[in-house]
Amino acid sequence: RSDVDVVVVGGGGVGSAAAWQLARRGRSVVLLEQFAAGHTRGASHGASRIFRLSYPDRVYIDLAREARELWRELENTTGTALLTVTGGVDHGDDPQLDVLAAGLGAAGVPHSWLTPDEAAERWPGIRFDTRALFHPDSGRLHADRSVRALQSAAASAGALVRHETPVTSIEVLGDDTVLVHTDTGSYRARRVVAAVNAWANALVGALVPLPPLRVTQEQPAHFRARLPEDTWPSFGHRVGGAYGGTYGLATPGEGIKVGFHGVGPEVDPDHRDYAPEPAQLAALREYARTWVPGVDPDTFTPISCTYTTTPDADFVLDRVGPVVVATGFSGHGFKFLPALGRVLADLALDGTRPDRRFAAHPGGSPRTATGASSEA
Ligand code: PYC
Repeated sequence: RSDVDVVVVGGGGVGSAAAWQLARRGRSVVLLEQFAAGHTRGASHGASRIFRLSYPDRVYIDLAREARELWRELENTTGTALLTVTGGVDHGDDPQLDVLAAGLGAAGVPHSWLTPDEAAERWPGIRFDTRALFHPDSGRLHADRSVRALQSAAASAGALVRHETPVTSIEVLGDDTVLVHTDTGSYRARRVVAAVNAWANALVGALVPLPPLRVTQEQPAHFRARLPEDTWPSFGHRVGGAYGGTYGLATPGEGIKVGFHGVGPEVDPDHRDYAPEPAQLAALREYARTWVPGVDPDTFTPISCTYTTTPDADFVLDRVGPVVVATGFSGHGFKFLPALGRVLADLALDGTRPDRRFAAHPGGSPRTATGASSEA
């Protein structure tokens, strides 16, 4: 049995960021990931994620700003390009866009409104039938590279990173003592950070009072671009109808990723088929045909990933005794990773709580839907 300060369970983006932030503060850290490096079974794989400060709410804007600083630091320390600023644009007939603009204005985040003609002239690959909200600081992160960079920075700071090491159980012995069991041995630690997203209920559901978590299999696709990939912004479109919000961004070398946000079927993360659901795929192609003239809607590669969604789309970042939990990223967590690592390190080391909204059960009662999903 080994003794360490902190065991981080889950080597996706969030756990890797937590391991980096803990190890750089001089703590002995082991990061345990159940699958092999570079696996595609969770929510951190692929080559692109949207980066944006564009949230209506100051808490998320500040977290994204902090993350941007830390992404740049990580790029410098690992010598890897991770964040590309492309600009971002939101459109659609939705009063929430005014709420978003007001939030950006209050936080001093650059943004401007464009008429449909101005937007179409600037981004001919997208069809606009409403005004559009432009936010120039948005862009994309390279997801696979980001996870590798976080793990490499964690290892350089002294963390032990172990793949293919599933955690079988967590045993709480006291406020400062926890045993983390694997098939090949156990760790005794002062804290465990369970950054296991879709597996949170299975691993720590009996130790932490989690809100309802919906694990869904999402199925965006890469469509062949008819316009150069480096001319595309990241975009969000409130289109209404059965599939609600859509998003898109270029994934260099792979095409333009287009997807519906958080409408996939519920799945068991250990028993997924990874196959696109035919009605949704047909709707996505129809969406691309109608709204994204800069792609070929008939030439595409489907993608499969999971969302783990809370009732209010706010994250769960909380601690009960020696158990810190991170889950419920609701399809919009990736951009924040290094800042989430900082929050989790604070929780683990001195119990500093992030904003109330991230409590597993704010006010002691289970979380219920509040409409905050417009932040996704
Ligand atoms: O956070 O912007 C985002 C996003 C778009 C699709 C999934 N997440």
